[in-house]
Amino acid sequence: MLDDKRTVGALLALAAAGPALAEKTIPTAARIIDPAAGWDHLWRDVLIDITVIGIIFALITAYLIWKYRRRPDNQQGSAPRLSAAAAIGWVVIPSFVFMADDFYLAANGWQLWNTFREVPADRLEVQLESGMYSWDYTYPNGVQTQNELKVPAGKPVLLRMTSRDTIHNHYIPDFRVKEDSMPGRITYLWFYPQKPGTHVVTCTEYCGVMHSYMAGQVVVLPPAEYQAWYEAEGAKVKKAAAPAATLSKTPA
Ligand SMILES: [Cu+2]
Repeated sequence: MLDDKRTVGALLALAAAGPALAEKTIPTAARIIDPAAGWDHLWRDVLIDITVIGIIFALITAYLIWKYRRRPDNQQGSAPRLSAAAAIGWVVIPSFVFMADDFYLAANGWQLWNTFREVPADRLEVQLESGMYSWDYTYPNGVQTQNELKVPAGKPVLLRMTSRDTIHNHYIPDFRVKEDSMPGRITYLWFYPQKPGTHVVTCTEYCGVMHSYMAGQVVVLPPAEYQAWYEAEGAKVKKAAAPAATLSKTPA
């Protein structure tokens, strides 16, 4: 029992330290690299490499099948045995080619992962609370939206996410980002919208019977249009909060 409590305590401490440890910041002056472009580049690399290696291996296999084919119908196998050096070579060289490419791609993947984890300091930061079955966004000025995330073109966007019920996963395919949101923990993702347009958001963690309806969109607006919307909505929030503020100042 005591051990259980200790484990839970350690896990909570780890969860609290986790996001802080993982997150690094890209300084404002640095050029921002779009991780989505890096993702596409790496995916293309993977496809090219496995295609080229696959074709080479298939050609060698086809040649050997042809070379050592049975000629007369009743021929018994009599091919010369490979020398030890040749046998080792046939194992080591293809393995080396394959593994060298694997490690090269893995190293690039690791680097790309860091790009996805390092958040630009100059960004729009939006809080996201997910729940069965909606995405609820809160902007720095208190504006709230549901299932629609409006953002300005040309500015990185950071989502800080949590969940009020179960595990969901906020996936924006066009920006190549997906990340779990879960109760009792804050996770994050960032993306770099560069031109105006609309992009699908969908939940990619099975969260209940209506999971497949848990969709939304990211609407990227020209910066001036975004600013006008943001300020107009912010004014509404202020107005709605104003009477309460006046009341609380009235002496009893
Ligand atoms: Cu969900």
